[in-house]
Amino acid sequence: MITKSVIADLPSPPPRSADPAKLAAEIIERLTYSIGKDAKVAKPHDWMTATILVIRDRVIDRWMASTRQTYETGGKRVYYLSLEFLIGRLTRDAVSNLGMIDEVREALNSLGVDFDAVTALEPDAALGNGGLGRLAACFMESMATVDVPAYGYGIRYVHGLFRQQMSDGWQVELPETWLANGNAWEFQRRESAYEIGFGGSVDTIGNGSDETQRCIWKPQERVIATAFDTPVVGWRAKRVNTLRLWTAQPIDPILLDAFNAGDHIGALRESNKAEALARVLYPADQTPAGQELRLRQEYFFSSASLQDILRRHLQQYGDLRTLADKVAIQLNDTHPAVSVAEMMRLLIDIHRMDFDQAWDITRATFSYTNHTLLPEALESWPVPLFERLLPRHMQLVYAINANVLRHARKDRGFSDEKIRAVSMIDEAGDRRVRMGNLAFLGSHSINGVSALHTELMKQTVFSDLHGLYPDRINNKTNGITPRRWLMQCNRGLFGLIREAIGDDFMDDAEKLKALEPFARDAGFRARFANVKRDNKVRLSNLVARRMGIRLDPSSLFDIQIKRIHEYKRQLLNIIEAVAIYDQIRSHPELDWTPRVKFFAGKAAPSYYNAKLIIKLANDVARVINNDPTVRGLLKIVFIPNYNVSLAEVMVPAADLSEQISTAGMEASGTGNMKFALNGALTIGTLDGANVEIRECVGEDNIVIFGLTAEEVAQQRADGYNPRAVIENSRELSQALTAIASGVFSPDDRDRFSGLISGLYEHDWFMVAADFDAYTRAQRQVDSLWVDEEAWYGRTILNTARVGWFSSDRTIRQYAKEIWKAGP
Ligand code: GL9
Repeated sequence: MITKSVIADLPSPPPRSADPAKLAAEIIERLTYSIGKDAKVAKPHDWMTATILVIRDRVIDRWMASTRQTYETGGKRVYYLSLEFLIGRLTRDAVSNLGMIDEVREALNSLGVDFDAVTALEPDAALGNGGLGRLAACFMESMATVDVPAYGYGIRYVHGLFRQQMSDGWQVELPETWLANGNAWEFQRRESAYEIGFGGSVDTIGNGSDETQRCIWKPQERVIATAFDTPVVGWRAKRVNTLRLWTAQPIDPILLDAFNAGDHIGALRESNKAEALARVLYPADQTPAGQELRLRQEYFFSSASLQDILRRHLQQYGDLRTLADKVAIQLNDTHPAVSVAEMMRLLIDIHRMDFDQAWDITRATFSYTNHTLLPEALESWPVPLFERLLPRHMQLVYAINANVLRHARKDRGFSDEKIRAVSMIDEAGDRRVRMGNLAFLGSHSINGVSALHTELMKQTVFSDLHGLYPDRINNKTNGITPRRWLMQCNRGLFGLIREAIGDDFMDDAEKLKALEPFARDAGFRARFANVKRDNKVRLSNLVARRMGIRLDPSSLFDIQIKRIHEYKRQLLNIIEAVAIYDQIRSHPELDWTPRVKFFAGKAAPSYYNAKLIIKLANDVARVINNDPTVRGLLKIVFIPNYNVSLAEVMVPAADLSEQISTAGMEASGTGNMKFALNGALTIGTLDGANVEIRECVGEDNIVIFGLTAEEVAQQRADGYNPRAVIENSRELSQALTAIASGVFSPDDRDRFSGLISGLYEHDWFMVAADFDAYTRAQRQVDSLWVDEEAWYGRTILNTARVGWFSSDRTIRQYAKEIWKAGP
């Protein structure tokens, strides 16, 4: 060990240069000395790793400065606990935020290496399923950008979201191995290791009086959580924060006795069991996984994160009573909600606080974001499972619950029915622990992710809890980072905007407003159209390369990309395609707008109807794309294996953005924001953030259709009769009959009959109810498209007016109104 007196005098290394010649020299040096490869035989991956290592050095300087600064100023730290971070590729993001794109490009050029080719080799880090995980990634970048000292905490899954392959039009899931070639962005922190227990029993010691009585949990199993850190660079690298992901290790890597006795498999059982914890991301989308392993994952990462947070706080401040002044913990959905009970355990059992004080500190520290109203998505765990895995936490849940229910009944006069609604234990049927109620009760702030969603939260899932604590629910409309979703994914548009209005919007996306007058400038509109066309050519080339389908970039590019789910209504879009197909064939003489309908997205492996919808899209595509009578006026393309990197190519190429969920069901959506920012018109329902997008861009610059959330609820209450609606619409009944009778599935005529009869029988997602309004809205889009000048005027106004949906704005609101942190 080095002594303290020496540490003070240790010199810091000189800051790294951004000079291209120096960068080039360092890349060669890293190739040689870190990777051990001669440049003459280095493989593309070696170049990628060497390049990342050199960029990483530039990040580290600022990373250490940021960390040091938080220690020195005593700033409040924000901890974002999330089971998902859908990051995508990191390298271009980091280089761009360091402001070194040109320099790195030039350095690589001088070595005969292409920057774009090197960065394209980086695998997508897909540690998330969809919007919720991508939001966490945008937030990490924005927290660094707006100078909030923050840590993201999650799990370092060995296998992220599955790779989607199509086999005869069916989704097939293959394991994703993003770590196969190593990960030069991460640092393993062996010293940051914590013991995590499961199962066992609770001993009570002491004589029964409150002061001396103590509970000691004796877990039956233990694993070690160890940390991997990835730096997250903010815009202009003002601040670099940390994403800390946990991996699980056994306490005994091998049971040598068992091994020596010949039990070679048994000797590794414990090790395998531990490592299974961080092996895979649960692919379930908005459905409770229901497996014990999922609860184990949730507790594993919650406990490791909280132990780490308390250690850091104690090390700096020496007293947990000040925790809430220096720490804010955001729960990203209910997945980390067990943290509330774990915090209580740590404060009471380990740090010897009394219950009331621990409860005050817990609530002052935690806040919770709800991301969906779908009832099937509200996590709950069977009491017997929870009790077996986390016996001490079960006791604490009962104790907290007793406290809250006493207050509700005594001080607020809650009825039995209301008591049942706010309880953390669901007593209907098999008894379950409600994680939503636990998260709500353990937090001082509960937020929704769009204005509409927040209102509906108050009226539905949390209405009684809201009645009990009316000040807690608040709204924080989602956002997206304009760095990844404009500057990097759409270099053409970025350059054009900069030429027109200068640099200000790069630091404040709301300054995009300055672009408004250019919507009336014919020359600018033409250049805007050219950029869009280049982006469409780029996407067409990708489709030609990957799928062998040729597309005409002058057609209207109509794009729906997101998880495949019935409430998102990809089915509505496909049925409309079938209807137009019919019409083109009956009226070939009319002026049809040439259109390509793009789809991409993954279905949860166990979600049968979602997988069937993918098959339907592919079946319909095959028939329409190969029918000569259509003359290429309509094409359907389902691009396999949707991920962040594919979105970065598709979003800039869209003319039309499909945001057509059943009103009241999409909490926010964030794809809707990305498309509008990149100059697409939205066709959408009044759902989630679409409502606020309409307010920003103006009614003339968005195409809204269909039932409102209120009307959906009303129709359901009144007894909605889809069969009558279908029989009233000739276009819809013909399209449905064609699909159900096997026109698109001649090899299995009944393939879609169940899917279609579901529409006749219940149509829970109101596809039939909105169909006519949707087709009318699509024809309105066709007529807007004809007037090219006016179209681009509208798209420019979309780009100009959606700067408010920057995640920098969202994070500033969280920081000011919930966390009380940051500058
Ligand atoms: C989601 C909502 O469905 C989206 O509307 C919302 O934009 C995001 C982020 O707030 O959260 N909730 C949720 O469970 N998912 C969302 O996308 N699902 C996935 O991430 C798969």
